[in-house]
Amino acid sequence: MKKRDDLTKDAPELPESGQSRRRFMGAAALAGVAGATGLGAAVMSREAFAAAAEDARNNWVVHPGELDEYYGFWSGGHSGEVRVLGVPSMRELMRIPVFNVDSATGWGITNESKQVLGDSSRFSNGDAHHPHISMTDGRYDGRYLFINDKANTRVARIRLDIMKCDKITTIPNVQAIHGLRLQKVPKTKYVFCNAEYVIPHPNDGSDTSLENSFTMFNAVDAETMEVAFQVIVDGNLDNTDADYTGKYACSTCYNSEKALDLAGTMRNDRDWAVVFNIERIEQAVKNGDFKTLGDSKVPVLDGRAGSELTRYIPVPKNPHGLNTSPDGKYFIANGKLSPTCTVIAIDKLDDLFAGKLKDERDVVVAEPELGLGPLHTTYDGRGNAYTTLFIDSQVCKWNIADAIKHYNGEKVDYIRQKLDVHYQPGHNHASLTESRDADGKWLVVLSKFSKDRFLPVGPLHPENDQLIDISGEEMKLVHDGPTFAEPHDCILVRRDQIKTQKIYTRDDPFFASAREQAKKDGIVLEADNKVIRDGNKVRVYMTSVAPMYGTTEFKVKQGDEVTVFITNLDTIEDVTHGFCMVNHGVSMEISPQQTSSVTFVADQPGVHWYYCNWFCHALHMEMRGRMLVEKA
Ligand code: CUK
Ligand code: CUA
Ligand code: CA
Repeated sequence: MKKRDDLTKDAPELPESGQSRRRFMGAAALAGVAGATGLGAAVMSREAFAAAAEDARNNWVVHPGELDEYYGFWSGGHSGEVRVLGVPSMRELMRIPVFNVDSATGWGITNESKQVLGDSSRFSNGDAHHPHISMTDGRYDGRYLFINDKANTRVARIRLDIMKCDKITTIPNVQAIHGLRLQKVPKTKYVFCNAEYVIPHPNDGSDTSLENSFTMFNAVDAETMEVAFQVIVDGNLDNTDADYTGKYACSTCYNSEKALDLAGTMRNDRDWAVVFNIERIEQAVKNGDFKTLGDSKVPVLDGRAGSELTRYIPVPKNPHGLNTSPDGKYFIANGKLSPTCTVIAIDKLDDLFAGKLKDERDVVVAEPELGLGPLHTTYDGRGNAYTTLFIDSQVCKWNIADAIKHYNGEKVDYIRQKLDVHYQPGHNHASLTESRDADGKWLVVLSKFSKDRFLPVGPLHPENDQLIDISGEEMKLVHDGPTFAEPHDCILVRRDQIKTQKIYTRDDPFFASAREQAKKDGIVLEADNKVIRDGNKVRVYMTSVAPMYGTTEFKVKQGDEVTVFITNLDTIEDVTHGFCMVNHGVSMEISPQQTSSVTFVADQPGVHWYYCNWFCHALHMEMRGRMLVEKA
């Protein structure tokens, strides 16, 4: 945090342009106070000036009532959710349940969420790593956020206008979706995602040997969320990224050895960065040049060694992160077991695929040595890269152009700074770094261990997401942010790039099926409070206006399958109601103008209270009703 030696600097630093004018005024005022007290003027004013300078640098402070400049979307790791933070304050704004069950919103409980979860609603766990925002022409367009689930091999899409998940797709024929990035140009047509583990095909127990095992690179159509194609690869796949021409995607492979044991995965000095030629893959799909596997109809193409669809670039060693520079020039693979990063020139890939290069390594233009355990790299848009060093517990800032010069034999130092972080960083992410707009203001480093940085909370520790100011020459650590299991990655987007709705529109597709059912039942959701019986299925339609449900009592028979539809007629921003049926495992959110529904079996005779569990009104406690269940 604040370094003591900053306070001993002779002259105060003036705030840079763009920093808060008010903070600068604060600095001047502070200096004035020091002078007025007349206490040891020279020393005091120097200290006061230094403190003021420190204060001026604290442009990460967001005061009460002020808003952040960036949205940050954090993966929730094995909590299975996505979190929304304000940056630079690092205040948590919202949680978006995705692969988990959430009792506040009813995710995994309501019919609307179960419909999104589909068959996978039988799982209540997930392992989300890589949140990425849809793009148009290489810029965040704020429409969707996509995220992987390694635990149950899924990809989810979140609508950013309402910040709810609206589609989840289970990827067939593979296990464990890990690396995920989006096509940037001309727009996000595909969500590229890597399946990590090799499995036999068919995987029906008839053959568990490695000979018939492989894994695949997958592309999901961003609009339909159907799998567009799968490409069989050699080895395995870890992380991925796409370029700024729309032609290429590139993935790391740490297990070129195809080993089952740990020692085996480290046998080769180089594994691969695998480049996928998207144009050729699309053409092959068009030509019908594919097969299918099992019951799935997804086109499966063979991209193993010798294929025209892929190229395998040898890179050291068990590489992990793969990051495209925002100028569109380079894929950078992070060496993990090698102290190096490998810089691949994207403009040489056409020649590589055309067979004009002697060696795959001819596309490598630099391989800077950075420190121990490089995992991920991010960019400031000014030609510098920032690489996390897991083993060294540092972030290394280095200059790409100078690294290339050094690779060509010039005597230049490409390392700009190494900054200690706390501790063992995985991903790092600079503001807008995955887009053409990379602005080099903030860097978030997601440290895996927090050790002594926070009050102890038992054997399980929070992680530590650290905020670093990278707007100047020097990186400055400004904030420690404890987070719960386990944000692998995050993405920072300018606040004007996200447009949210304040209340729902009545025709929102999120509850289209409730509208359809109401129509079939002759119900006007916005007006009616009625109970419809359909055999042993009972549909209870009710409205809500703070602090009242439209129905405060309804009768069903023991064993009935009851569906409660609630339409919140409130139109005032922030007046969300809830519905909780006591002792029935039923709980949900109904935000202004939203319709939510939940289905349960009324298996216990007697009186059962339901109540509003979102504080909505002074008489919120009084917002309640009774379900009367007649004994069968
Ligand atoms: S991975 Cu976790 S630190 Cu899943 Cu992107 Cu690298
Ligand atoms: Cu409605 Cu509380
Ligand atoms: Ca390896």
